[in-house]
Amino acid sequence: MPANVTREYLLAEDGYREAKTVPEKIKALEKMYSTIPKHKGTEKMRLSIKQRLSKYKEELEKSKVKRGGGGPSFSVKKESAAQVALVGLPNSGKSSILKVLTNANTEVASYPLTTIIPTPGMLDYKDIQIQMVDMPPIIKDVSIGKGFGFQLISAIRNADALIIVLDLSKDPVKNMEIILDELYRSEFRINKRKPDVEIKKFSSGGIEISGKEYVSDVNEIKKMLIENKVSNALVIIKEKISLEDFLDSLNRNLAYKKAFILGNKNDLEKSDENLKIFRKKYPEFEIIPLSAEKEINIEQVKEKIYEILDIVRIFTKSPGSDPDYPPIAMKRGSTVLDVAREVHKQFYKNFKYSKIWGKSVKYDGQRAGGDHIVEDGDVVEIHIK
Ligand SMILES: Nc1nc2c(ncn2[C@@H]2O[C@H](COP(=O)(O)OP(=O)(O)OP(=O)(O)O)[C@@H](O)[C@H]2O)c(=O)[nH]1
Ligand SMILES: [Mg+2]
Repeated sequence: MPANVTREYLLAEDGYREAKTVPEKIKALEKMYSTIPKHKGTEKMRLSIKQRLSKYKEELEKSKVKRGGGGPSFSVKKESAAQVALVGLPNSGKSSILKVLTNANTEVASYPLTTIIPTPGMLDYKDIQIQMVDMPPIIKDVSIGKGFGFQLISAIRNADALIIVLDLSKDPVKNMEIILDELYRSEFRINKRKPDVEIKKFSSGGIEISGKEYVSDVNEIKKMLIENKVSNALVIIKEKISLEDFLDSLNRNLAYKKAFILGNKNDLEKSDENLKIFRKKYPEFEIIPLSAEKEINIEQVKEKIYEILDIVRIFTKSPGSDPDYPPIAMKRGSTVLDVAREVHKQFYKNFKYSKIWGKSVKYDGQRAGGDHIVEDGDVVEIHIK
């Protein structure tokens, strides 16, 4: 034990030893992690705390599966190309935002904890439909199951992207911290990319690591692999990463999600001032101010939702006729075969070739195979056998 840890840390460690249940252990380990001084001398201790945390979280996950239908199921079935979830603290205005952007009928009230089950609505924008889900609020410790926490978290995981709603009239910096903390503890990684590490497992031969120059301590990496029951593998590290990133790359439970912030209640006093403070504190997050109640800045919000979902609109057409309307929405990076599958399984099964007009081809009516990647606004004519 290095001599330079704080009393707070030691108390947290006592708490860990005394913890009986898995959620208590997780809470205590998180306390230890947040109170341990962050310097080179404590790096190994920090990693060991993280490893124990992953282990207990996995245990928690398993016990949840075993308990099965222990509560209401919260997940909302995806009914469009992409689903976006509204998350935030109680009373921040999530339901008001859903109401102003979609046709949904969700309850708005001046007291907290109004929304108790996720409520979907459809946003019509640029000729396509985007499903938005109004979530029950995030409260402290949802990550360890408080307030139907597990169901809430699994419903949020279902979404393709998140909109974090903050009340600009109420200390948005502190509230953002609470939300990010709960999301992180629930194994979300926000606006981050999965570390570029490839692991090829074998049945024998030990561990071989390529890309050793990208990490600070190869032995520590080997230890992490063994602890995660990987004893024979070729590990290819393709970019400079921290040891913590490496641990993340071993965790298949992590949910990487894009997110942006809506600063709601921008009609109230102090909101402009708080917005400035927020931007200074979180320059890495994009925040759009709005007022759901006074309907200010709504168009900009729609545009941002469209942008974050990485959608392309594809117009299908039959030979000899005009393009069909409305377009279909697909994920960016989709191929002609993905489009065919979306139109009808017969088009997919009997696909022969396609003709394309638009940005993804050099000239209009160009022939393209099934693996051709389509772009926003393309017109696609599918020919079948
Ligand atoms: N001044 C002002 N009040 C707002 C605005 N948006 C929502 N409100 C009010 O804030 C309160 C809470 O709104 P809701 O939309 O129910 O908030 P919520 O985040 O869904 O709340 P929970 O379901 O409890 O998590 C209501 O009294 C709304 O009228 C806004 O833009 N400006
Ligand atoms: Mg609500």
